[in-house]
Amino acid sequence: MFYDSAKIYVKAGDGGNGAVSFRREKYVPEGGPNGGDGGRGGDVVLAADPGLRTLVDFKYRRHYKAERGEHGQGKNMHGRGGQDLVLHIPVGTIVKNDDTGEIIADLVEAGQQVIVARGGRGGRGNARFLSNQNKAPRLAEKGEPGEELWLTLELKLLADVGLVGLPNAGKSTLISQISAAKPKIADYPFTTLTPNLGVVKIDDNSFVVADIPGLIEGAHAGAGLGHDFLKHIERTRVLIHVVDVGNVFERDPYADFVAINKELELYNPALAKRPQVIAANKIDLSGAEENLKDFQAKVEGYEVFPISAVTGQGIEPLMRRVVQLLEEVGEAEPCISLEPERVVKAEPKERFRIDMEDGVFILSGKELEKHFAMTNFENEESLRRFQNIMNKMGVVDALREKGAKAGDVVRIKDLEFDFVD
Ligand SMILES: Nc1nc2c(ncn2[C@@H]2O[C@H](COP(=O)(O)OP(=O)(O)OP(=O)(O)O)[C@@H](O)[C@H]2O)c(=O)[nH]1
Ligand SMILES: [Mg+2]
Repeated sequence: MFYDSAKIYVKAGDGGNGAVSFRREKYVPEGGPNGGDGGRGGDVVLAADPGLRTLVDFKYRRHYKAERGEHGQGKNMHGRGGQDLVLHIPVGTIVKNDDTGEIIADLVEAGQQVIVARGGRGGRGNARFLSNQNKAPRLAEKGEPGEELWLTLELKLLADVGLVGLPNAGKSTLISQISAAKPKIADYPFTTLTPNLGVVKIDDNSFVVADIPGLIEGAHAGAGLGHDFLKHIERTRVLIHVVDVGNVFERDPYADFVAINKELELYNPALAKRPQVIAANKIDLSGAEENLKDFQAKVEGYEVFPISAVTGQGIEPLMRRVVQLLEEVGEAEPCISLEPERVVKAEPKERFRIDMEDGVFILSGKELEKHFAMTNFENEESLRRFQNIMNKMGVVDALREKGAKAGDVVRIKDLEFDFVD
């Protein structure tokens, strides 16, 4: 099967905890603090791999975690950083935050990488809290939790040229004639069930062609197989519209041609504007000459190349014209508006928020929760430091503003405490 979408959960490594430790030396009764820092957690990275064609690997395994950082130790030993986790995905994969729908990256070049979840920083050991006021700090930070989120991966093939047309028009026969691709070809509609890519070499040029399943009326809305595959020609630069003028089924090739273009337009107006040439196929069949004349009389504004995908007749001039068009069009205009340079967009940081529930003040928010996660609440000094941080962030003032009085219950995550004014 061909998998072109997936949903996965990624979690970067947590930072290691900082250590609380003191020097012990002979004849030195009170050594200074020497607890080392925790190591950084590993990132989760996606890398575009030209050797991959589908997202099938992500069908069966959906959870991915990078390594955590090691904890710090005494004697100022810092913990080792966690290994990054690199996931290989096919070139052409668009990565979205599943929660917000926001596009995080569009990996269009082989080797391109993006960090999708950042590892947490290591907690600082007690050596870092040494100060004139505190010569023997007994506090250390816990490691920062690594980022975690659900991603949707969507593969949109990258090809220069797309083959479109009704089922059975001869698209797969054509790609097998012009490239090394070996798709299934048969005398019935919907032979092709998944896209095929082929590399065409002509003169000193080469380009990539995509053959997709045949389109029928209503494809843009999901009829036939079309809808699922139209996205794979969204990123092409030129279309070859294959029309069956052998007319085995006694249809009106011109009406079909118009109907398919309508489908392209309905799916994505940009597709209808793409330079398009017509391959009037199966001219080796008897009666094709006449159908061709008919067709040519009706069609306006398109170049028509009579060909036989089976015998190879007429294919060279068609390919040369496609090369010219590709040169005229120039570099692909991306369908989605995104800088090719992938940037991980930082979410606007919410420092904290206060909600009320049954008379309890509930604190949440990215930054506050981070400090919370890095605090060891069994330690008096750490606790005091956390209170200080809350003060500095303005949490205490905000609570007071919301009407909190001494003795009211305040909750963060699973910790409850009394408000002290
Ligand atoms: N005589 C003749 N038959 C052709 C020609 N091109 C394709 N055919 C035949 O037409 C039938 C359909 O060809 P395919 O290449 O599978 O058509 P397709 O457009 O890929 O069809 P779907 O994958 O179903 O969309 C096959 O039996 C081919 O042998 C041609 O130039 N001449
Ligand atoms: Mg086919």
